[in-house]
Amino acid sequence: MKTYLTAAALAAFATTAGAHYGMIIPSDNMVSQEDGRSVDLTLSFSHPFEGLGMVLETPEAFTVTHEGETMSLLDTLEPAQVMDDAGFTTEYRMERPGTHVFAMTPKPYWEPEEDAFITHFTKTYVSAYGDDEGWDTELGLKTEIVPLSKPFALWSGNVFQGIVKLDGEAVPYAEVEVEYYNEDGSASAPSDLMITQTIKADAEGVFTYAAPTPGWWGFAALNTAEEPMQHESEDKAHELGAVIWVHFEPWAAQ
Ligand SMILES: [Cu+2]
Repeated sequence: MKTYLTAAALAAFATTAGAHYGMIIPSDNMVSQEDGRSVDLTLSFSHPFEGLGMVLETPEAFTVTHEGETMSLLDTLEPAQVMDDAGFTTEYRMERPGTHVFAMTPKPYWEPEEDAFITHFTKTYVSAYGDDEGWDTELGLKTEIVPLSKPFALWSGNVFQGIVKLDGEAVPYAEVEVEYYNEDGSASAPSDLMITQTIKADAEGVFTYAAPTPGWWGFAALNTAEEPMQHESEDKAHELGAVIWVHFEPWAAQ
């Protein structure tokens, strides 16, 4: 009996070994003429390494920003199953060259396991037609990772650097969780400690991470909101995540 309980407890724990991430994954993050003019985007709230879905309700906002102009794409979202749970997809036509920043503000998610609400301000950068203008765009979100490395056109093994901001100010020593999107499930971690890696920003709020393998990597800088939120008439902590999804390309040499 004891063995059974331990196994069950371990199984329950194993399902939450990784972190949850707001996710926006485009079908391509460097769109060329030959690729065609549109990109498919998949939105979810998931455990990307373990491939476990969570429910993403219709977000509060879903936008694209290009050359300083922000447009809502909320009406274009189609419900979809993502990692066996509720998410959304959409298709966006790239009319012009330059960097397009896609950003989602979800509704706060009540997470009983953490006794807290979670809101992940999530974004990803897509370059169109070989033009990287606008790659360092700051959207002015409540909390945001502003890229210091171009958030596309990276080789695997390159470092990615960003600055963590909350209310427009750099966050010294901000904690940043890093996780690989294990899309085909082929990656396995030798320890649960390696599903989500945790690093810290420096005194200026700048963090650095070198991706060991090509693919999508999620960076989530986590802070707690000053204002608590109410759950069943009780004050609960509200985790504010600044999430960015960055793709690393395989090194070209044979
Ligand atoms: Cu979760």
